[in-house]
Amino acid sequence: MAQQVTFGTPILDTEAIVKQVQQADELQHWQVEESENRLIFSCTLSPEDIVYGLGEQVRGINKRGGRYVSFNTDNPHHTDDMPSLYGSHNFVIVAGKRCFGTFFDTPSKVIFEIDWQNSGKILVTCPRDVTVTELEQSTPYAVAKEFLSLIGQNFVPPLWAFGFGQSRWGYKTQRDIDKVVEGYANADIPLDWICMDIDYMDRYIDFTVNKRRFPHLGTYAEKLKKQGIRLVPIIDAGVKVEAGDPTYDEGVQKGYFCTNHEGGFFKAAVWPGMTHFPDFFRPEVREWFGNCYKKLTDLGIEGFWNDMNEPAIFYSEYTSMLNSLTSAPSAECEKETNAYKDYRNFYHLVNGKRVLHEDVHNLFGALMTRSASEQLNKILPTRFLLFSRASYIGAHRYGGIWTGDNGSAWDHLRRNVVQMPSLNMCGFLYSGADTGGFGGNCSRELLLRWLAFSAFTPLMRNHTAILTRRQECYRYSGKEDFQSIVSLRYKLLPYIYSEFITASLNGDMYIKPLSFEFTDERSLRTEDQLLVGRCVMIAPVIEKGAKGRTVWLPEDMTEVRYDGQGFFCRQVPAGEHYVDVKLNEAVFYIRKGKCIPVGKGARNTSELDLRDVQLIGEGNCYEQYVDDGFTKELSLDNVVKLVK
Ligand code: MIG
Repeated sequence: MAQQVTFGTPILDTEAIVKQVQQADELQHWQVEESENRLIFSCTLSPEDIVYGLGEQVRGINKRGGRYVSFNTDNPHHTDDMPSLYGSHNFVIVAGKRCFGTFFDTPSKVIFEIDWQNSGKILVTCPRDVTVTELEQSTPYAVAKEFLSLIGQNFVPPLWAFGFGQSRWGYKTQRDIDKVVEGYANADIPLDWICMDIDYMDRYIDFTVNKRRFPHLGTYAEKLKKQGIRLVPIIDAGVKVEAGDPTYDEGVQKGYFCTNHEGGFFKAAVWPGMTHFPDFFRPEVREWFGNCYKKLTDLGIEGFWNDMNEPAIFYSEYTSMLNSLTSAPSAECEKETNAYKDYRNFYHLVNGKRVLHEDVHNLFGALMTRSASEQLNKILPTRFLLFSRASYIGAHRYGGIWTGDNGSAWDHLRRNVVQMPSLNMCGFLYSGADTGGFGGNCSRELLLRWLAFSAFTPLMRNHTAILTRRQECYRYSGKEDFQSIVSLRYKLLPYIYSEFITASLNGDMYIKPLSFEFTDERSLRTEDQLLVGRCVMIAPVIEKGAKGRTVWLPEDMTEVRYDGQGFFCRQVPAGEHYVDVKLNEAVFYIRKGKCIPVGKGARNTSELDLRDVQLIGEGNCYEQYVDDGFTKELSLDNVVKLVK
């Protein structure tokens, strides 16, 4: 049962929640106090309580012991004490003797101190205008499912978006992309899509294509599509100040850009140099900007990634002027980046009223995603791929997200593991990290282990930064090992696709913590094993140099080992086991009494037959969701019952 209380007068409806909840006069679990123009919600924790949630945030599945700040930030240093990343997902679940969830819905900064410095409490510091929704259920899993049903069905991309994607900041020309296609084909490693990072554009101007680098993008995209490969260009939030560019000219003429304190257009430097930001808070601006994607869909493009939409800002005259006036660093605990200062000189029009960016900051990226998604949905007859860097709860209905600029380090692989179930609780089922790591140089061992984990995440993309070691699978020695892991993904696609869409239609999670299904003491504390769909448990190897790992089985399961040749199954009793996992192998578990469909694999999804499967595992029957991979008509009527 859900109860909702609104404090103050919210500036706007964040539209995070789509279903009405019951009104209540007071909160059941929180004390509220007013302090310096903020509201502080507090609740006492028992020693055994586990606190789940907060989506993309760092540290672990259990959020106890941390301080987290919801304020979307372009931050490449993903350490465990970094308070803010790209998304703000203000939903927590407290699970112990009592069990409840709470969503703090407000578009501005929220601070969560969760048993911070062993306080034995949760303190949530919010702006005065906030709507608080409490959910009461008997298990954390039930709370999560109720929340998912309130916030609405998540975005579902086409089947090809569940294939493997390759990306690198630094592919500049058609020739660079050709080399990737050839590299994968020659190494016989499956591939479905390739990202085009900022260099495909003409001087980083949105919705342009550099004619020298891609003389005929339309013809080229069609040619690749015939080979089963799709191109996924990046779109940045800032529109270059460039008279003569149609996006800029129209935006200026119609007054569609955000303004500054003097009433002119807010101006700040990002990749293209000086830019203006579309005012995504206005419906007409969303419609206009989203329609600009048509320039690329007309060329056969069916997928995009939205970047820099926190929004990231490199420089502005305003902040450099401010900086020259004040030299002392801010006393605030969080480092005030220059962008934070810009957010106080940057205005939106919300329902005709001028609103300071800082007060609605966390919705900016979400509304960019909405802008693209709503128009792409009108433009294209089929489903499309869309994922964003910045997000807020509710944006999951419009697109997926990736977890931003991580690094090529073992700790970042571990963080990816704990982020996935937390993101799922907040609606972001289509998500994943830069496999192999964005910053830094990825070793062969790390890439193989990371791929073996990403093989189970809906978004499986290898992406890395400019100037790092080449990170495409075929650039490493022993291509058979990469072939083995990536082809496993394609053999599992009938299961992954079926589970993803079934979860989406049922308001369920696709990736869950072990503790959402098993309540033994060990499962409650396990953070390096996850449940994937209704039938699978994974226990990824995330330690450098490890030849295997210890796995906790809360029940008897079927162990499945895949080494590139075939699936080897054996029954394993409940309890603790040590398993060897070679670098070319993936080991996963099928739950007691369950079975899963595995296919023949393919070089890409255009050659994949979702129906041509065999059932492995102890059970006799599996309910498989199948469709053509493109249709917008998603329905549980597409479920077929398979029997051994
Ligand atoms: O300032 O477009 O997170 O994935 O490769 C860096 C270049 C801008 C940040 C994204 C990253 C992308 C990069 N972008």
